[in-house]
Amino acid sequence: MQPALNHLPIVVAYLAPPEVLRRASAEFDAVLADGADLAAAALLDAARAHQARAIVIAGSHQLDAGLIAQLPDSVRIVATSTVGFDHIDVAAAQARGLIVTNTPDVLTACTADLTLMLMLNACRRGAEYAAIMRDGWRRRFAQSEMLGLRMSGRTLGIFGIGRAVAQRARTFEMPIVYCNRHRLAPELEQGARYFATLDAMLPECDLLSLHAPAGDATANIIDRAALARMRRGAVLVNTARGRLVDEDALMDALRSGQLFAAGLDVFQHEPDFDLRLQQLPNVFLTPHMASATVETRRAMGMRALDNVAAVLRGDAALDPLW
Ligand code: 8YV
Repeated sequence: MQPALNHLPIVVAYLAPPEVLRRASAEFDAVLADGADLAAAALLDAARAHQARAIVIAGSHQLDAGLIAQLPDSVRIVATSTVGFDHIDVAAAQARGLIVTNTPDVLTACTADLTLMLMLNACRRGAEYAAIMRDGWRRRFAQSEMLGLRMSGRTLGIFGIGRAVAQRARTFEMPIVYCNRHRLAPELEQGARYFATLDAMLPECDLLSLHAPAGDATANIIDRAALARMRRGAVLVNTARGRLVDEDALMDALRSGQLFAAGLDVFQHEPDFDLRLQQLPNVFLTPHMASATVETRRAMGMRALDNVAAVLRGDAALDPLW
């Protein structure tokens, strides 16, 4: 007979939305993070004391080899309530025989929405206009002052998986070019032009949006040389991972006018991002919030629990990383 899930001990180590916490308590014997995500030591203490069978984590947790080695043997699955998994040492988790799952798909729409928010704010000087209004405005601008860029009609380059962004950009009549490991079938391309290499695509982009995971192949892929290949006065948007962009090179490009503006949700160092970025007028910055809506954070947490429930019931994980 399958074990009842409500007898199975789990640790929800991140501060999930209330509905997710309620479900965790109703379905499992759950230890919940209280007030903040559990730090590594507290996570380990809870997992050991509770003989947890599953742990649910978020991007704030570094599931590195050291932490994995200290997990009690009872832990069968770690479910991360994120799509990215660069905070997880995959090789160490595999070697330990852990099942690790993520939450793909459920955050695609909200990440694409925020990408458009960054694109529009970068093109239309959102940060500067907002600052002027916060300061009380009180002075008319001449028709030639404080001009942004028309986003409609500009060519958008997408690096990585960005079909939801492309779909939204089409309503702005933006021609789409894209670069990914694989070319899409023509019915999915919907007129987007494929480039096998980023270098070949960059000179075609008025805006470039990044949608690739962080890893050895993509570290600092937007470096000085890449920025120089872009059209002068282009716009860069990043809702993927900060490690894709050399921030010193980016700041130089923003100062020199090689880039008109940038919209950034992710940074090389989070939350202690490089404060020199904040000093530049032509950046629009958000604190890694692309998935941060009521609906999406709830869906992510529920999907993580779906994965835990499947594995603890003895079924296959829904979203295994390997
Ligand atoms: C963040 C994300 O985890 O899922 C991912 O990979 O980057 C986001 O959902 C979230 O914004 C908090 O850091």
